Amino acid sequence: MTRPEWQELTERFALACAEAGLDLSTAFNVRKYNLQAFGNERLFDFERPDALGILVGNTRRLWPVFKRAFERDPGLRADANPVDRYVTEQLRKLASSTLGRPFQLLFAHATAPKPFPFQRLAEAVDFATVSPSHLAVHPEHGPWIALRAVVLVDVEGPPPSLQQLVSPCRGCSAPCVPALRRALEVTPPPLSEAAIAEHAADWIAIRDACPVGRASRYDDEQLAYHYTKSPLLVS
Ligand code: B12
Ligand code: SF4
Repeated sequence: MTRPEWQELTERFALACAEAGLDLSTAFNVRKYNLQAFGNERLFDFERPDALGILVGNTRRLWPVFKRAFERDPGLRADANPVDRYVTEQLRKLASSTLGRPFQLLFAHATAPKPFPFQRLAEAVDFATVSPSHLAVHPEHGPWIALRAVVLVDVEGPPPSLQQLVSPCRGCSAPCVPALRRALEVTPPPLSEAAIAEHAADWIAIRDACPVGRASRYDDEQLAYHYTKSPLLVS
């Protein structure tokens, strides 16, 4: 039996992404998200309501691959946000070389004109659920994931699944909540990356409070980069 095209495309793309350190991908039917999305937050579907969407993220595995690229590439070293640049360049290249169909990319780091709600998308497509700490929690990796992009592809997607991800937060006593409260208490508003950087330990404690996915905790350099934006050193 021949496999559907969406499946072949997704596998090829996901494999290439994983080699680039973007090791989490999930295919979904765009209709599944669009049915519950607000008007201006709907995903583009090429006038094909059941189009293929692929949500891309990463775990701690991104770091060594990204660091090698960072050490080789002066363009990354000169960029104030080298991870975002790396993700953008890699996904544009990999989508062009593996999909063989018209596609559109939407990045989680793009905040203008306004950010696309990636955490809600992740929940709608049963990839991770939104927790009381405002982090998306994955059943295996817990809060130790980043959401990077969605690629929309002009091909019929998978049949909309009726299954629903059981939230890893179900039945949890939510130790992340007092940790979030504490971080908010010590961080003067307005909440910004700079304010979080000054109180990084309290913000990291929110992720550390979660019992799910502890083995996927980021290593120290990755944590420092994400929470304090400390400049990366070339070894
Ligand atoms: C803007 C933004 C922020 C703002 C949030 C301001 C705010 N009040 O919304 C600030 C600078 C504070 C922030 C902080 C952090 N962020 Co941030 N952020 C984003 C960004 C770019 C957009 C979020 C957004 O506006 N969504 C649109 C709104 C309309 O969606 P929403 O569903 O209504 O609301 C969600 C968020 O806005 C957020 N939120 C809403 N209210 C509040 C209140 C508080 C106190 C916090 C912390 C968050 C928050 O949670 C909601 C879901 O529960 C996303 C990427 C993306 N495109 O999603 C990353 C993102 C959410 N951030 C991320 C991370 C890792 C962080 C930090 C841990 C690290 C850091 N240095 O940035 C901290 C701390 C967060 C925490 N919970 O511990 C990750 C989360 C990964 C995950 N597992 O879920 C994301 C998905 C980026 C990524 N590449 O993976 N962030
Ligand atoms: S501590 Fe519990 S409630 Fe909080 S994110 Fe983790 S599993 Fe969910």
